[in-house]
Amino acid sequence: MASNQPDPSPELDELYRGFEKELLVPLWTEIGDLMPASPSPAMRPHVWRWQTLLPLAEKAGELVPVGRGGERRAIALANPGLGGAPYATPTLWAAIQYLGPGENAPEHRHTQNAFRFVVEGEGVWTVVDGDPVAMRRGDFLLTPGWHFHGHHNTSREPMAWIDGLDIPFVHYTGSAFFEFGPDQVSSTETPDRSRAERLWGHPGLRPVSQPAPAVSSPLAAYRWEHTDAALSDQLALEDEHHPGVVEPGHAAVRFTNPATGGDVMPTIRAEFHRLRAGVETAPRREVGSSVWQVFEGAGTVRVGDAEWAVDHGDLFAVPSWAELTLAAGTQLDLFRFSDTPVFERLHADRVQVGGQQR
Ligand code: GTQ
Ligand code: FE2
Repeated sequence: MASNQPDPSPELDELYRGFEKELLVPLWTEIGDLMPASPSPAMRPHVWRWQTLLPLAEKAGELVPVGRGGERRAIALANPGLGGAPYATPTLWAAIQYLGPGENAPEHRHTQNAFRFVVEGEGVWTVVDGDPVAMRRGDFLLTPGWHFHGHHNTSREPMAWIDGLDIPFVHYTGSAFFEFGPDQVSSTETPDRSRAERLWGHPGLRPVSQPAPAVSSPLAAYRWEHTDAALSDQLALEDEHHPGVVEPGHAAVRFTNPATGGDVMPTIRAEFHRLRAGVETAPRREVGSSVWQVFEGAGTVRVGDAEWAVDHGDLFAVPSWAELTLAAGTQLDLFRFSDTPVFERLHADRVQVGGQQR
């Protein structure tokens, strides 16, 4: 309890009952929670294991149909600090989605921004505004807000992947709109490359016909071969004593809008990190929450007071201002997404690396 509190008395009790009855709350009893010296979010550091997630998604594939109404066979990660809400962090939704051979997820659109990241497998195309986008291992696929989208699996294998959306942020801010599209996906074609990639996916080359793109990236797919090559090149440059890595043995790239260099979507930042075997990152904390998925390799992760051994497919959530350290056992590849663009836009961003303000 803060200092300068009133002396207890029957009159004071009466005053507090009056506040309660009129839905009023005095600042002086709440100040510590409302205005902490540094962020103390309700969400907790937490890890979800791919080894346990995937069999549950497969079982859902047997028991739960996919179609209009439920819309998606997606199972959300619910952070234990958020009272049972299906939110990985206060602003971010993360889910495993599963589509069996021959299955279709119907088209819809919503104001929530979405992406897919593929940790393993292939065979599903996500159709974004009629443009079929192949989903394969290591790919990062975009569905920015208010674009119609559905998914189809024309292969003979089931496929699971992760979805990331700003569902909690949109929910809290009362900005959710949703519309059904066709019950069947508008294209069941299976091209190797989407039209969006053919238009926007050539390094440093912007189509002259196109207007300056709106808030979100027009590139629907970021292919693993490019991400992998960019990370390998950073580490090779380090071997040759040239700049490129973010810290010794730690390569990283950010997925960006090819026309602006900014984040892929207004509320979500996405990155890929590669650590050499044996490397430990400097402890880092920043305003905003994030979710990571181990793509390949094994290592140890420390978030605040929590420490986990992690490997292929494991997902973990990092609260705002919690200190994060990654230690690679083998070479360690990680996908990461966060809500940082929101805080940067509001000038509320802060980062500390190794205890030093950046
Ligand atoms: O695939 O369209 O995990 O609309 C949550 C909401 C996936 C999707 C989710 C969605 C989708
Ligand atoms: Fe959706």
